[in-house]
Amino acid sequence: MILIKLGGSVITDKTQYRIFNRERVRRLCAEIRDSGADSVIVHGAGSFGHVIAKEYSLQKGSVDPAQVPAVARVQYDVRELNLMVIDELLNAGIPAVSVPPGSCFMMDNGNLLLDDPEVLLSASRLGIMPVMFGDVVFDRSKGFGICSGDQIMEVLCELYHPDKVVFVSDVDGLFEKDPKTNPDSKLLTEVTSELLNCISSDSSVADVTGGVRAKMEAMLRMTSSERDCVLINGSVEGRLCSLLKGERVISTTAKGGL
Ligand code: IP8
Repeated sequence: MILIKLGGSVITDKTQYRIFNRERVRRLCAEIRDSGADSVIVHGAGSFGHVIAKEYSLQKGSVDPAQVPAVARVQYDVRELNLMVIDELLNAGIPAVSVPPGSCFMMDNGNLLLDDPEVLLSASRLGIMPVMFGDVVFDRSKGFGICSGDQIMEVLCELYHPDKVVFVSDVDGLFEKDPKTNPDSKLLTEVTSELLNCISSDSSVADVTGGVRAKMEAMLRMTSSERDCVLINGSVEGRLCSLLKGERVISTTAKGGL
């Protein structure tokens, strides 16, 4: 089984509130179908989550009553995004259901608690893909917190023991420096925790869950001697399909744990 995260930067325009990239999601869903890979998808919140979450500092937990309507708005927006992704999966012939993280998870001080995996396992047993996403989730200590798609990926990794983990982004992989502002920056085909410590990680868009560095750290935690964790560019046509079929593509592979 392959666990795939469709990053918020690939399915939305992260610089503009609530802009869904339907054409790209449609193509990626078709690539997943055409690869024939048994997969489970998680997706990021993109501009449906990060813009308001940043404006109201939702990552701090409950610190101001003015955050309350923002919590409700973000939950609404990311559910709408999720239903649009599900719609494209269904159109591609992949039976998928929406599983909002708050329906299975609580958080405690920012840590995700999966008390009961029955919903997820029941769907998978029936051949139905449960699709979770970055969201605001209630937190026992902080009132609420940001549950990132990357945190969900780590929990699902423990649950499903996938053969491979794939993060689909809008860059070719991890670069020495941000390739959007440094076009000559070199792509790193392999990354270890030692290497990550030497890399700069500046990002200009609203992202309350840590950007590239947090993603690479999460990826490293998901690696094992049997499991690769790969970051690829989903804006290049055919790349995801090729990777899922086991072909070599331009990418960064995390290795060796954190
Ligand atoms: O896009 C963040 O999830 P991510 C969730 O996977 C919210 O980092 C609500 C900002």
